[in-house]
Amino acid sequence: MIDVKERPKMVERAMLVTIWSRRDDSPGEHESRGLLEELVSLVGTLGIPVIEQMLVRVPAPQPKYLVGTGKAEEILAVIKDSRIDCLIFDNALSPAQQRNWETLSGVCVIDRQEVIIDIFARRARTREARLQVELAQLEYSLPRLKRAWTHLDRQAGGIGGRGEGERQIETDRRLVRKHIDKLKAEIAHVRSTRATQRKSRERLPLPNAAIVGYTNAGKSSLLKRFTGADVLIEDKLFATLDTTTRKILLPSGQPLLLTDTVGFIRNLPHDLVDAFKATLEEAVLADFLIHVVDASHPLALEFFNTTNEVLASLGADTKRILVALNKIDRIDTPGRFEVLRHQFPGAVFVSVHERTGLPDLERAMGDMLADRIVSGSFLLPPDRHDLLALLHRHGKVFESAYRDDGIFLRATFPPKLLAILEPFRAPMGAHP
Ligand SMILES: Nc1nc2c(ncn2[C@@H]2O[C@H](COP(=O)(O)OP(=O)(O)OP(=O)(O)O)[C@@H](O)[C@H]2O)c(=O)[nH]1
Ligand SMILES: [Mg+2]
Repeated sequence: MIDVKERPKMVERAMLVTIWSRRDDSPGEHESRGLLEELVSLVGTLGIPVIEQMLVRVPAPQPKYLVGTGKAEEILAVIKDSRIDCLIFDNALSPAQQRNWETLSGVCVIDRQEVIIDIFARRARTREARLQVELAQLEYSLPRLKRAWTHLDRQAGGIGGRGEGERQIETDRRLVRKHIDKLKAEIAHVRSTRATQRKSRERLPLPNAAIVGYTNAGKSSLLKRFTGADVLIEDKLFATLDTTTRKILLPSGQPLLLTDTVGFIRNLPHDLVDAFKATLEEAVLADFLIHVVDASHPLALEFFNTTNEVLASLGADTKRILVALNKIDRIDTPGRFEVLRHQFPGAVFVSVHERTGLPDLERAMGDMLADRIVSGSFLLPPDRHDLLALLHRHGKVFESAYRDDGIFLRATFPPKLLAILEPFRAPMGAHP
């Protein structure tokens, strides 16, 4: 990949800045403080030491530096005094603002979007995830290519004529665009393989649910608890970037495919959402969603809303959603439960760690599938072992008995099998 800019190999002293204003359309002080705290965790996830943090209020965002010149001077003074080598904004910077700040401060300047893309880049393991992150990186860097070449511009210095730097940028843009096209083609290829895999899965009439939610809510922990799947669980943001699907059996015997998905966060870069659409499609295609919320977090409701917004942008907001309020082991004020019950009517309270509420959650999952299960008693002709095998594979056989007139059984199964089985329904009152 083309190096967009020279970034220090190791950032050792970062300063984080969140800017807010009292304008109606911008987040207030409380939310901005929360965003700043979250940025501290995000930057920490990259292993970058945070030396200074600053919450800055402005009357209105300014075009050149987001803040006015007075505040910019203040920030500069801190950069100097604390020997900061990287300035990280929570607010999205336009390519021009980023350049302005780099010129003004002489240190590397990045924003939340870039931090998140970097985390994704470090965590991507599978080919698909790597391709998707690379695409997001390139899309993000395309309008920012100019930064790397300003020094060449200065060297050429010609007045009026196009400098060496500018020509170089044009060449680079073309190269980057070409590379973007290539990546898109590769992703499309991986995607078509996925579609084929999904089709083969769909041939099995198994219902499926996707576990969605804010990052660090406990999605992977839930999948692991239910299925024993060996998925990565970490007290870090964006532990999961790839989807994992496992089959579970609900207490009714109904099989269900459960898929763990990538977590969401406030101000998730659009480039990333676009790039990860293929992966997130799992959520769109599921029969229903299990939305896991970290109920012990003071901003639980806000995180819930953010997740719903991202789901809406993926077209998955019309799905039926089961809300699981997780980590209740960490709630020690009884009043909090009251608030949560009010904020999330119908939600199931669970602690994946302490296994509380999991049977309730399983029951609720079963209810979600009520229209997907049929149960009944059947008398199969003695030679139709194939139907019995089919039922064992896709449903649950509670009772079966070999009799002179055939195989008698009671079972639950997906409605798709009904047409095949209907002719063999056992007469009322029949029993093994
Ligand atoms: N106290 C407590 N911690 C939990 C519970 N469930 C999960 N955790 C912890 O929360 C952290 C995040 O868990 P994960 O399962 O990785 O969360 P995730 O939603 O998959 O996160 P991402 O993949 O980053 O989006 C881990 O440190 C878990 O051990 C719970 O019920 N109680
Ligand atoms: Mg996870």
